[in-house]
Amino acid sequence: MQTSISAELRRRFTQAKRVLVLTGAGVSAESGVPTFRGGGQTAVWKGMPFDVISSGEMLERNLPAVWEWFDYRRGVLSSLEPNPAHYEIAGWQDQFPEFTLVTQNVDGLHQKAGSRDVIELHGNVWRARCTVCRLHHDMAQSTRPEACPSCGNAFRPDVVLFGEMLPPGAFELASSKAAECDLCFVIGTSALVYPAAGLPKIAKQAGAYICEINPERTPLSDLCDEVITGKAGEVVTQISK
Ligand code: BV8
Repeated sequence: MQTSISAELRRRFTQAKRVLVLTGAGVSAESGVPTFRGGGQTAVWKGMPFDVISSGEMLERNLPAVWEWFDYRRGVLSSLEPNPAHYEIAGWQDQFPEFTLVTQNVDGLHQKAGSRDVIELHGNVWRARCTVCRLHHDMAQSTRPEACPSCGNAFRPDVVLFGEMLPPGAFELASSKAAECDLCFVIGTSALVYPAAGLPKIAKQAGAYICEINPERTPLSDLCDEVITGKAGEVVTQISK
């Protein structure tokens, strides 16, 4: 079990030209954001596993229930702040000729820490969009309007639910950056949800050095050149030191 950062990683970090970071719920855990799968448990809402309430099928059947779930999620997030891992990663964006941050998180904490051009593979809970004309509405500023001011149809959370396609172009852009990167960090993800979990494989096939940071091993660990067992907030801040 490696908890320290290798000389190899330090060398590659100082010489990297194109860096890609993929994050999951674990990078927000030290901010107090509940993860989906921790300690063998799966998050449950009103008796429903999260991948049931967070499914396209549930949205078709019961949009108000889905709204209630994401209203609760925004409620939890409203008092939470980015942690040192978010701020460190935000600092990396100006350290490399090319830097790409891809997240599965819908909490907006990377952006709150100063990260720009974040590729949000699964959307963002602070946005709503019209179910028909896809007009976006910013939830951070105001509550959600009952109906779309443009076409009168219902709004939905602007997140990608299970069984739904990712935002147009998001995965294509992320996978093209993964195919070009020379250093790839995989931080705080259980790597069970696809197509997101496929990105490190694309980077590996392109010859990148893959470093995983997670207190637990994941299905990706064997693919990685370096697995650092630890919390993002404690490890990520040590890499550039
Ligand atoms: C799609 C938004 C086309 C909503 C989310 C291929 C194979 C098998 C299945 C599929 C496949 N392709 C598609 C599927 C179906 C499905 C899927 O992957 N199912 C899984 C469950 C098997 N994928 C989809 O439906 C995707 N759409 O593919 O469309 C299509 C459609 C149908 C069929 C074919 C093709 C859409 C997926 C997106 C769903 N929306 N989020 C919401 O937030 O509610 S997914 C959501 O769950 C998150 O965004 C994230 O992606 C995932 C949770 O994973 P993590 O973020 O990794 O969090 P988790 O809690 O699991 O793990 C936390 C980790 O952190 C742990 O490892 C822990 O050890 C670590 N940790 C804890 N503390 C720390 C830490 N690490 C560092 N520091 C710490 N302090």
